[in-house]
Amino acid sequence: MRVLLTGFEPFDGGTVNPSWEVASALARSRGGEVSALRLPVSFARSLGVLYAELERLRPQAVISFGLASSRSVLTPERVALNLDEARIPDNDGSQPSDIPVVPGAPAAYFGTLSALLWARALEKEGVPAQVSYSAGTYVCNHVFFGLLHWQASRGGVGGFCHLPPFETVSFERQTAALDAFLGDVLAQKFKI
Ligand code: PCA
Repeated sequence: MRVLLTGFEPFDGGTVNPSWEVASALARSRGGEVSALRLPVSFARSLGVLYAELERLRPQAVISFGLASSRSVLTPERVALNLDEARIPDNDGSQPSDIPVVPGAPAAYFGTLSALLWARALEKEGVPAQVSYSAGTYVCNHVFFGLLHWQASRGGVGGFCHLPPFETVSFERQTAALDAFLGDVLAQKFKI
C-alpha cells in the first residue's frame, strides 16, 4: 500500500514547521511505500503541488499534517470546509476572504480516515490527542478540503492532523506516536 504524508513549510515568521519535520522523519524511517511531500503555505499553489504528486503516485492513503500553534494536543480533524478565510496573509502575501476552496463543490467533506480511532491510537501511545471538528479556514483546511475533493472522484482515503508546537509535545513523542499509528494504517487496521 502506498501512503503519502504531507507537511508544510514554515509560515507566519516561524523557522520550523513541525508538520514537515514529523512527516519527513516518518517517511525516512519507514521508507519504501511511505513517502513525504512538503507543501507551500499558499492558497494558490498548495493544491497544484499536491495534485501533481497524487497523479504521479496514486496513493491509497494520504495523511496530512499542519501546525496549530495555539493547540496543546494532537488533533485529528473530522471535517474540511469549502471555505477560505485567512486571518493572516499566506507565504505569497495572499489573504482570501469568504471564498470557496472549490467553487460548486459540497460545503464540506468528512475525513475518510477515522479521526476518532486516530485520536484513540495516539492516546494509547501516550501523547495527548483529541478529535477536532474544525481545521480552521486557512491553508491547512484548504489542503484537506482539496485532498478530499480529489479523492471523492478518484478514490483513496485522506486524513489530516494538526500538531502542537514541539515546545508543547516534543518531536520525539509526536513522531513515535504517529509512527505507531502509521503502522496501524499500513496493517490495514482502518479498512482502506
Ligand atoms: N498550519 C496552517 C497552515 C500551514 C500550517 O502548518 C493552518 O493551520 O492552516
